[in-house]
Amino acid sequence: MVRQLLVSILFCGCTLGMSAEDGSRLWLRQVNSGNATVNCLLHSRTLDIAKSEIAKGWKGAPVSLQLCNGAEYESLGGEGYTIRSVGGNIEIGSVSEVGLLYGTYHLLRLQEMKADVSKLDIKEKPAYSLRILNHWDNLDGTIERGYAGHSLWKWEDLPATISPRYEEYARANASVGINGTVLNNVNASPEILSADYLQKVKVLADIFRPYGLKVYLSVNFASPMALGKLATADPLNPDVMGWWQKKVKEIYSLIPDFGGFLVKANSEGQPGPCDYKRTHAQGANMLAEALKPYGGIVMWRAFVYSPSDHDRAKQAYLEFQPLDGQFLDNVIVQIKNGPIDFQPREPYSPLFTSMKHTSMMVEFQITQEYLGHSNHLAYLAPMWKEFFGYVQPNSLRAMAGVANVGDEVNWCGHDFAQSNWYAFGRLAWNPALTSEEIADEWLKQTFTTDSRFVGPMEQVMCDSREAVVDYMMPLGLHHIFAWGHHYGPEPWCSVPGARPDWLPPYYHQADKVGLGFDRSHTGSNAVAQYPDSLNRIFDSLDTCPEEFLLWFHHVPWKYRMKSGKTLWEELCYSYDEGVKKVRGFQNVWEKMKPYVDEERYGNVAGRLDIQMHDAIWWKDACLLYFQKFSKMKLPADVEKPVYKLKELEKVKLPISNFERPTKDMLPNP
Ligand code: GCV
Repeated sequence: MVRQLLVSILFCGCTLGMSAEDGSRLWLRQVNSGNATVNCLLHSRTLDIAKSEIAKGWKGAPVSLQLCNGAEYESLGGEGYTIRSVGGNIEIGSVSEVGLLYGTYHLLRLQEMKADVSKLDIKEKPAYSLRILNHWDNLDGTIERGYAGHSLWKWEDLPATISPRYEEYARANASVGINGTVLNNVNASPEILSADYLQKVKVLADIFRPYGLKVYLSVNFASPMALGKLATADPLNPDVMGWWQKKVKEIYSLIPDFGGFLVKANSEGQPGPCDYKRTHAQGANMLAEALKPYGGIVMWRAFVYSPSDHDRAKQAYLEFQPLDGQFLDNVIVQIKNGPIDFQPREPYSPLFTSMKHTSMMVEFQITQEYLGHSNHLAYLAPMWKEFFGYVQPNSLRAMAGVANVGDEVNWCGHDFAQSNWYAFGRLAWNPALTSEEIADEWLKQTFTTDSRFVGPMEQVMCDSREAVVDYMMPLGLHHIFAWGHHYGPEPWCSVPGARPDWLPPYYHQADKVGLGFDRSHTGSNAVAQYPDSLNRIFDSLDTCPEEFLLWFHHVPWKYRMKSGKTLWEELCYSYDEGVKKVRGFQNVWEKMKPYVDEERYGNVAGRLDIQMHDAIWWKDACLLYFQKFSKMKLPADVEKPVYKLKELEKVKLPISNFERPTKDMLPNP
């Protein structure tokens, strides 16, 4: 350690009262200790934030923040840090200011978890240098697939009026190590690149910078036409290239550390290079060339599918795999975790194991588009860990998560949805953390360290995603959601003239023989996109993991499952299990009342009530509908349906993406 002691902070512990528990403080609920004496040799905005966090929240031994160099610190990279007990002090060391800030949040986390902080010897380094939130926020303030109010970004008020939430947002991200944010929807308006909007973006970038949070933008590939009035957006056209180069220069003159672009091209109607018979690689590389002189990157999404004869699950691979090795080194191909679209359970996208010469990043969805919006308690770390059970973390260069925050007081709508924002950050920092460890950290900081609360609620959280799978789409079923809103069940859905791959029967393939999509060698052969060892396992009915059975196979109703039950019985018991699990969550939550403030207790209880209702709705809708094909009885010990299929078929939720389904909008038994 060469550069020396910068900060030392002495404390006298003095506790101020807690503010109301409306969830707005997230997991950062340190009580202001006040009265700290701060001795500081150096100042910068980042260091001042770190010092003030310690001064406000830390109650232990004096802390020093040290900018360090030398082999140990170089090996921790630009954002790593150490935290060590030395004599009666605690030293946080890093090569960078932001590393010191991350170390500060780590130390505070330990305190809030009531961990032993007497003999600290911690070394931390993030697994990925890019840990990025993707906001699907539109410039009109709405959020595509957002369930916690409107956008945090008040574009109308910017750049003049600055919401205090901008800084709170940056702080929350820094506290879990998130270091990038794409501000706008991948269905991007060209307007975001206009001079006016760039002034607004600059203001946000300036607020986020001290927290180590870089700004990125989603761009519309046809921006040179919409904004620059060019006749084409062909990536090989010199005027188009020139337009992008000029635009990039303008951005960097305002935001010198701008991160780069995220692009959804030739996907769901968005423009792209294929409109000009160019490849995705040609399109991405043209933007990458423009960004390269400034150190910017392109995140190019592989979420593509079209109404073709090919199984939708195969299409991204068919389009992108042949381009392997053709992308420039500042392009990262951003791939959704599964081959379809953020379903409650999908196998991993086979692109991850087939692009050997391309930088890749995974896109997880933190917002619960397909997992009950902000009404259902669904902790998603187990889903993301499942992905890492198949895909080696070090085969990726970065991690992205579609954000679940909006302008509601508690940021995420459901108080427990905050845990998914938290878990995304923690896993992007360290994908080896377990779901249990992350839940434990989050619960202790967000509610209480009392083991009578943490133990049962950790169990609830860790069981919750599987419960959603059970009551919505067990055994590999997928995409049997109602048209448009992706909330309730509509396995029967048919819309005249609609694309078949936007309709549930395309995915479940129910008929009198059985259920499920045959993707084995006798069907679409999507299994062949996986490495041989997995191909063989998925291809055979005998070896295919049962959680993926109906994803890869069309299975006869009387097929014997490993449990000895028929497929039909197993399906019934799975749905029933989902309902029972949610009832169990409700029972546990009732017992948690003594440990939780009234406001958050009531908020969660109300949403669990809706989740309970929805679980039954899903079970009845799916079982009664599939029964028309299986023609078999529900096992006697499965809960009797409370709904009639005919009534459920009439349900049309009067909701847009932007309204939360409430009890009175949902079907009545
Ligand atoms: C932003 C799904 C969602 C769309 C989303 C799209 C994407 O289709 O329903 O809302 O658009 O994925 O990821 O681009």
